[in-house]
Amino acid sequence: MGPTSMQPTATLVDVTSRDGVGVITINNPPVNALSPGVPEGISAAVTRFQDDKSIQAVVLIGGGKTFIAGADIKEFEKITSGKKRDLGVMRGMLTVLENCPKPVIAAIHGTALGGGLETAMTCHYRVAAPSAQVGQPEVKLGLIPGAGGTQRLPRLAGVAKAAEMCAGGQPIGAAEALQFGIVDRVVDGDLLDSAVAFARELAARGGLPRRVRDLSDKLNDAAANAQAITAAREALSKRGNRLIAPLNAIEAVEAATKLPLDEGCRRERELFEECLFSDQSKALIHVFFSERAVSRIPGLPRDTPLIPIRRAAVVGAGTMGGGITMAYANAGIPVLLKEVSQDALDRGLATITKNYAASVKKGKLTQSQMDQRLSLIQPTLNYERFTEADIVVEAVFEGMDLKKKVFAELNGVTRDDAILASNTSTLDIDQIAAVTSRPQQVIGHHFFSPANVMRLLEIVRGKASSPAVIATSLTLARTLGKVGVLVGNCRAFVGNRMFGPYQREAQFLLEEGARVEQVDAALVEFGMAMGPLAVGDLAGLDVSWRIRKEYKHLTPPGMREALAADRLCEMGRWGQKTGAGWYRYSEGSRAPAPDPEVETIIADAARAAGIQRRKMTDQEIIERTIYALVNEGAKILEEGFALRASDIDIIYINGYGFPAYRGGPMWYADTVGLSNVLDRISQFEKEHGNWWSPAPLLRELAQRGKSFASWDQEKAGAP
Ligand code: 3H9
Repeated sequence: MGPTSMQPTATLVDVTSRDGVGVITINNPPVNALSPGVPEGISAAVTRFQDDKSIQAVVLIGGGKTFIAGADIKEFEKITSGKKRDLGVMRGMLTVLENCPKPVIAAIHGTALGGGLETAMTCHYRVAAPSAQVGQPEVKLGLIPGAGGTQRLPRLAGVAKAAEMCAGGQPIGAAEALQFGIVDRVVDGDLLDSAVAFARELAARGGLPRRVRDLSDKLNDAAANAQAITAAREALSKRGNRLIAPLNAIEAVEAATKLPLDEGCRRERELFEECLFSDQSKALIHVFFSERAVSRIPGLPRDTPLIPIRRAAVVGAGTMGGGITMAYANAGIPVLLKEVSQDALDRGLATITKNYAASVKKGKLTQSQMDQRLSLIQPTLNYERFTEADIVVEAVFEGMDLKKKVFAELNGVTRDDAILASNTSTLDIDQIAAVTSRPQQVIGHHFFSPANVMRLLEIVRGKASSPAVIATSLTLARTLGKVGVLVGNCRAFVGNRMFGPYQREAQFLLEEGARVEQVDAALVEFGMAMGPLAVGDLAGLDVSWRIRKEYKHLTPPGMREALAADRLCEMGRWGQKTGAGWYRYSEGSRAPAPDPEVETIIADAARAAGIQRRKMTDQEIIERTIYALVNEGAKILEEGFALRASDIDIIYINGYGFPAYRGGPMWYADTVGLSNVLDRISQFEKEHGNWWSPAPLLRELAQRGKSFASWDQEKAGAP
């Protein structure tokens, strides 16, 4: 028998019945978040079915592509800014579901995440499609489950698994959820049919519904529980955790081992609120929405036709070319890999094979996945099959003449509709495009090393890049597992342009008295993945030395020279690759060791420049380096080379190891307060020179009492 509609369907929650089973369908696209109206609708529907004698059981299911992806994240800001009291309505819905005297079955497809899984766990039973995923990802937002997840999950899955899921945030698949008792059945075929059949079976069986709160068999062994909690805390501290949420998540799961459910929920709520009001959570929520905002491009309609990318080609099998080739193969896209000599091609392929083999050894990849990926890579020494490529990524040595030569060649060997992308990290994309007959097909795809691992892709828009090429690049970034950020064609683009002043200040600080390890340690303590001086050694100090010399004419007048850095380069100390840079490296090791010789070189350079050395605080180190990022970022924004301050944040988090829990450099500046940042920068200008002159946009926002985030909002709201 087909479903009987009991009310109009154009609501957030649709109520129907089938064969004596009430069906509640959530219709809140795109992800069925528990936005205002949804919990109320579910509560009302359950209450109605409860009183309806013709209904024996209830199924809760998501309309569209998913079950419930959680609480509505947009609501959290309303609570922290005082516009909304709390999430009481949602918690009330859970009570209604749990106390329903008729069996309630959650039917899960897509994802049941956060409040979604919590809702499913207050239902009495759960069935899932084989492709479904369940998880408590709140820690990724700097939160913990706040609607009983930390209390019900241990009762279903055991303490160790619950702690892992609540503190780690990774969702698990349906098969694993079944194995751990989180779902009762995994069903093939039509999910609603199976859920309704299960509901009828349960109703026929009679008896009281099974409530997760009443389960205790997985919590009985106190010693094992304590051991699981200790192990979870140890695993966290081994990962160098700096976040509040994972610690609080474990504490909440621990409460489940010691307290009755309602008391455990009260403790969970306190720990949830501590997280909710923290700067970390506000920053991580900003990151969540900013990552999704990058694909909103003014003037580029969402339905811009895309160029289908079925095959790719990469020119150059060096470090970058090899990594980019792997990124395509990892996404299942066949890729031609071209080099100029057999030797270079063999070397490139050997590195790719070695990298895959290392992943197999670490258990991140199976041998057959590795073989399959390698089979997608077709090495070549010529352009013969380049007409097959829908996109070509050029990844040859960074030099304008060579890039122009390659693009002139590509112009002759590729189809007119193919995208021609350059992986340049500094060069003018328009000059490169100018050697082709179709500059509208040319764009920059600036990958970050290692390109198969790093999430950032700077998409550099040339003046002629077509809407289809831009839109395809943004979608392709997602296919490759990257976050693509559209930037303008300025020198060094956005990330590297900002990195220049950041590294410059790190070096100047040394000449003024800070120690190499102190600068790096202060920034690592701040949360950066690596210190700027260790990064310099990794990238090669000769690279920025060459750039300093090449662009000397662009240096602001009166700007101090990078004396110590130049001196190191003159001595052949180019970083890891020469065994010495700011640090010393023993043969075959990447571990930086402090080098007293460097201290002497720095002290000599400072003396030669007449710089008075003094003790430097970590706070000053952070302000000088991070505010250098912020000031340059503000200039970039004003000049229009980045669309949003939040785009800059996403670039820095995904490409430069900036801590996500600080929200990115621009968000961080907002949290410090732009007038405070401006005061310090103005002071630096007085003390050091005009290269510290505050960006006009920073000055303007600070004077108006505004933030970069509000500037983004104003722009988004503008016609
Ligand atoms: C929680 O539940 C706390 C509880 O313990 C309760 C406490 C009391 N809310 O990612 P996509 C939007 S915390 C609001 O591109 P996909 C998203 O912004 C929550 N909006 O799709 C985007 O909007 P736009 C725990 C949300 O298919 C659109 O939906 N849950 C939410 O690649 C499409 O998103 C989570 O942390 C939300 N919950 O991936 C899950 N989720 O189109 C967070 C998404 O305007 N969500 N949006 O840019 C996800 O991980 C992914 O969105 C998901 C789909 C995997 C579901």
